[in-house]
Amino acid sequence: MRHDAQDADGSGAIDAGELGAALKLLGLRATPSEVAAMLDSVGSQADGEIEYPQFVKIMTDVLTRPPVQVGADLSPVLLPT
Ligand SMILES: [Ca+2]
Repeated sequence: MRHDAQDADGSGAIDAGELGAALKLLGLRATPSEVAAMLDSVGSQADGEIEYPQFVKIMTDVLTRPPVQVGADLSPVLLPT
């Protein structure tokens, strides 16, 4: 996953909307409050944005947290419906 693919507005950081969109690409749903909690958990900046290493940490945490695991059936994400 390339950074600038997630940084939709080119700000150099990931905001809540961009994180939510990244999660959605993975077929994951998160409420705005859940997204905010994820941002807070990695120490978001005052403007609510995070740097790419923090984004990677969130994604790693999300993907290794049960029940979503590496090797899970991702066909709903990867295959057209
Ligand atoms: Ca951005």
